[in-house]
Amino acid sequence: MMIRDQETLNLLLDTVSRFVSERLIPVEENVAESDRIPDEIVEEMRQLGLFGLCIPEQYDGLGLTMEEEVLIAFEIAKASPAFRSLIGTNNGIGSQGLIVDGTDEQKQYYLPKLASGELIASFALTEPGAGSDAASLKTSAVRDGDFYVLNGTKRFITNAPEAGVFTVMARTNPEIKGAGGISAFIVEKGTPGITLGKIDKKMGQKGAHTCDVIFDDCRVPASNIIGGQEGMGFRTAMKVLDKGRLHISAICVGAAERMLNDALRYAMEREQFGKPIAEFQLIQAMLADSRAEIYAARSMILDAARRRDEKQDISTEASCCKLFASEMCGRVADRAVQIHGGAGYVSDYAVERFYRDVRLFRIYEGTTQIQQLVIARNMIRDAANSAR
Ligand code: COS
Repeated sequence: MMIRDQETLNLLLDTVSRFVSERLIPVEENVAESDRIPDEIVEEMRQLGLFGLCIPEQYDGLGLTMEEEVLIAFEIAKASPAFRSLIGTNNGIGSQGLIVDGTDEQKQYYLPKLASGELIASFALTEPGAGSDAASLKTSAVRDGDFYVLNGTKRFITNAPEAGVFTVMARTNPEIKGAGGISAFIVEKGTPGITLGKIDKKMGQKGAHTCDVIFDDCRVPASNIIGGQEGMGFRTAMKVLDKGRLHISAICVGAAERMLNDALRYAMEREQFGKPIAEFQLIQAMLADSRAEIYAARSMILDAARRRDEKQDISTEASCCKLFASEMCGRVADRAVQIHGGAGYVSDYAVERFYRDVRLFRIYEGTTQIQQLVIARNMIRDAANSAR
């Protein structure tokens, strides 16, 4: 059940790999400079089905398993992370709430539009006062007849400037301070009462956009509560993030592969002391450590993905992958710049841009420290349960 049809998968992997090297990598620099992905590239991404990789086939997506999805992610992430970011929310945090907990009507209405890329989806959890402590969020949703009235501000929302639809976590029960008072809503762009803030000026990932989303007496139909039931929203968000963290881990592997390839090529061309620097053992150590760590991350991600396909609870494994793969990617970025020497600090080489781009991986969809906390908590809970 895991890889459903090896031949079809190989064909898809091959197509994506060619798309990355022939279409995406050549325009990367231009995307970073203009802070914009060209329309024709977005259209090609639509044609390839990249917006609906893991949306079920019955809703017009490709219906990939998690294992298949991470294999595709390893490839896509060899190009600038901005491209992945545009398709990332429709495949991940923007659509998963609907996929795991949505009602049939909600799925039928929204998922085909997300799969085709006609609609871009955004996930609105983080707030000015609620980042790592997501359950403390303050955005309120007050029932008024057949509607909920939303008030509050969401921050750093990926793809918000492009989004046609938002998954918004808001507090429907102010009496319950933590997770139990939170519900998830589908809110369409253009609903009166939504405004977008200025686009954030980020350290990297130019071409991918984030901004504030502000709700001011925004009236949302009561039928748009995900799953049709109050109080489930935080759990939905956590399930969404379990999968999201695995996907980001795979992206870390792809980006690290790219940086290591660039560093290897450079080391074999660049001569010092009369020979290519790749022949020096101190350079070789950096190359070898990077290769080994990428292999380790890749192996654990494939294992976790298969477990998720077998319907196991992978909360711990997803956090282990996110923790290890994002930190690994940071180390590889650092070594790749070091191998390039002065050339790694100027923008003539892609590695300078990637060094800034990949810094985000250790922060979003749960910081390294939150992953540590989730892993240790689950260990303690499991040990206490098995002692009983
Ligand atoms: N799957 C399903 N349910 C989950 C879950 C998961 N992986 N993790 C937690 N839950 C459920 C819990 O079972 C609990 O439900 P009950 O009340 O029914 O028992 C509820 O969610 C609350 O969980 P918990 O008590 O662990 O919540 P905390 O407030 O202690 O917070 C952390 C947990 C810190 C792990 C959470 O806030 C978090 O992940 N923070 C980081 C947020 C983040 O990643 N932000 C990125 C922005 S989105 S790009």
